Amino acid sequence: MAKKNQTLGEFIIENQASFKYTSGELSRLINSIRLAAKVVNHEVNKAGLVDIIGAAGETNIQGEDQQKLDVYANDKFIQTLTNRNIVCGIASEEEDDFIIVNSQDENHQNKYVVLIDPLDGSSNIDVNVSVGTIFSVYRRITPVGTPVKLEDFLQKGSEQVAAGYVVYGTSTMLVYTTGDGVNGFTLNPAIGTFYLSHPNMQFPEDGKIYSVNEGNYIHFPIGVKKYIKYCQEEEGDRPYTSRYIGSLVSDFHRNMIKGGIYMYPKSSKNSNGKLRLLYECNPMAFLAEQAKGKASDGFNRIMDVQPTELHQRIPFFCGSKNMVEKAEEFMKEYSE
Ligand code: AHM
Ligand code: MG
Repeated sequence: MAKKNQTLGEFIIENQASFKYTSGELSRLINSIRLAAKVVNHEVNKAGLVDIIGAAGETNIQGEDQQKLDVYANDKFIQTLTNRNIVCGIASEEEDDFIIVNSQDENHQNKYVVLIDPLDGSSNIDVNVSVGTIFSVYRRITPVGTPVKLEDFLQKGSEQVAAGYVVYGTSTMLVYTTGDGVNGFTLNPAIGTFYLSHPNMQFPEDGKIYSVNEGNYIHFPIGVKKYIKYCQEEEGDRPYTSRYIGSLVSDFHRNMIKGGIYMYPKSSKNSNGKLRLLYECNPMAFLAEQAKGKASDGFNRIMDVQPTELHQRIPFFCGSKNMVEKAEEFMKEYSE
C-alpha cells in the first residue's frame, strides 16, 4: 500500500512481494536506475555552471547533434546497470546497437533487458528547460544464461514489465510503473532521497491542454490539422490551451497531472514522426495506460505494434483518454 512520504527505497522493498515474478531482480534494477538518476541529476543541475554543455562533436545514429550531457547520462546509466550485474542487455537511444551484458559468465542468470533514452529533450539543456530520462524493462525471451539477441529488444510494448521516467525539472521526480498503477517520487536534493509525493497518478479522463509542435502544422496530415482546429474552436469547454515544452517527459508529466494530449504526428517531412517506438513511445504508453490514459499512433494502440528495428520511429498521440479518442476520430475521418 503506497504511503505518502515513504522513501522510494522503502516503497521498493514493500512492493517487491506484490510483483508476480518476484525474485528481487526487478527491485535491484529499479534501485540502480534510482542511483543513476541521482548522479545524472547532479550533473544536469550544474549544467549552467560548468563548461560541460555544448556539442561533443559527435552525432548519434539518427544524425542529430549529441550533447555532452547526453553522453554523460548514457554512460552513467549503462555503467550502473552493467557494473552491478543486474540486467542481461541494454539498448540505448544513443547507441547504434544493443549491448550484451556478461555473456561470458555461465552463472549469469539475469532475465531483464532495459531500453533507455538517457537524456530526452536534450536540446533544452542549454536554455535551462526540463529534460528527462525514459526507461523500459522487458523479460528476455531467449534462454537465460546465453547472450541476448535482437529479438529480446523487439518486443511489443504490451510485454513491458516496468517503465518510467525521471524528470529533471523544478524538482527532480522519478515516476514509474510495474503494471500496478503509477507512482511519482520527488527528490529531496538536500539529502539525496526520493519520497513518494504522487501516489497513484492518473490522467483526468478529459483535459484542456494540447501539446504539439505547431511549427510543423502545414506538414501535418489533414486529420491532425482538423483536430487542432477543433481544439481551437469556441464551443463548449473549448478552446483548449496550447502548451508545448518540446521535452516529451515534461509535456507528458504536466498533461498527466492537469489533463491533456501530446501529439507528435507524422508529417510530409517525417513519414513516421520523430519519436522512437522503443525508447520513448512504448514506455510512455505503458505509463499512460497504467494512469488511465491512452496512447495511439493515431489509429491503433501503441503497445500492440510489433517493432521491427531498434531505432524505429512512430507517430504518437498520448494523454487523457477522451482527448486521444477524439484525435483518433479525426484521423479516421480524414485518413488520406
Ligand atoms: P530527442 O530524443 O532528440 O531529445 O528528441 C525527442 C524530443 C522530445 O522530448 C520532444 O517532445 C520532441 O523531441 C520535440 O521535437 P520538436 O523539436 O521537433 O518539436
Ligand atoms: Mg529522445
